[in-house]
Amino acid sequence: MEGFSKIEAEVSDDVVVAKLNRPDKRNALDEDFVDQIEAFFRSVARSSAKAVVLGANGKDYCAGLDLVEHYLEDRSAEDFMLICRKWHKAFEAMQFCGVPVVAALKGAVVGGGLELASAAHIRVADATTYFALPEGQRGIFTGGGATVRVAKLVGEARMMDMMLTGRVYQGEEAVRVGLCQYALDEDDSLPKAIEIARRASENPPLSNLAITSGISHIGNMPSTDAFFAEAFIAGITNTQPASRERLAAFANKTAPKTLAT
Ligand code: 1HE
Repeated sequence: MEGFSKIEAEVSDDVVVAKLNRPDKRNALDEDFVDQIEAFFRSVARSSAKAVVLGANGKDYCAGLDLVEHYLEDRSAEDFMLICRKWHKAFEAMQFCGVPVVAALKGAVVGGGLELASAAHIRVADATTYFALPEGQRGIFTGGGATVRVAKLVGEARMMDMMLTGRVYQGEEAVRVGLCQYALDEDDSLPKAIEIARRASENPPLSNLAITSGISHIGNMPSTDAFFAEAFIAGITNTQPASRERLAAFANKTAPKTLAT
């Protein structure tokens, strides 16, 4: 996991702990950063990693599109369409890298930063985290997949309100509307995100692949096709050797009581 100047990563017990690393610019995403995100998640997919935590250096998770680069480049419509397609490819590489990706959020998760976070499978916010889509105020539009991923998380009406008014969500309210699954009282989401990633990494890899990729793909299908795809994925996943061992442990009453709270 080396060779990425804008992503700092280390591997610990099969879990990759990575951090967005452009803190002086609030981790704003310029073209090169987006290229690095794609290359990084392609390298994750080729590795033996069982889960990824994606945190950030600095006080903010990600301030979205590099507005200064965008302004200075004075891009044509065609140029920016191609930029958006790069964002789509990078975030798809993340969403479908095959292992659980847990976002350890902090500070601003805004615009394209929320588009990035919404490609993770689990989002953990700390007490400093806030979510917003300031596109309307900047005179622009989302281009990194928010119309699909953020709309799925919070619903179209809430997304329109966020974009039209700049409304900010934080804490338990952010959990309630679906922007994140955890909102911590403390100022550091990284330890909890690592704990969650470790726990998920103990599942059989095939189950994690089915969960992190299967649900999203199936969600795009008409229900008749979705039911077939679900049966097909379950046919393979639920008969894997790793599930046999776990089912045997349950039947023999030797399995840990994982559902106990
Ligand atoms: C940036 C960016 C950026 C910071 N592009 N350089 N995103 C936004 O509308 C959010 C824009 N950023 C902000 O509103 C603020 O920077 C924050 C609230 C995130 C943080 O404020 P603060 O006071 O801590 O920092 P700062 O002084 O505003 O910024 C520090 C530096 O980061 C400064 O650079 P410097 O060289 O003057 O030190 C800023 O210019 C730089 N910086 N954010 C470029 N976004 C595919 S379409 C996606 C559409 C979108 O993402 S729209 C949302 C864009």
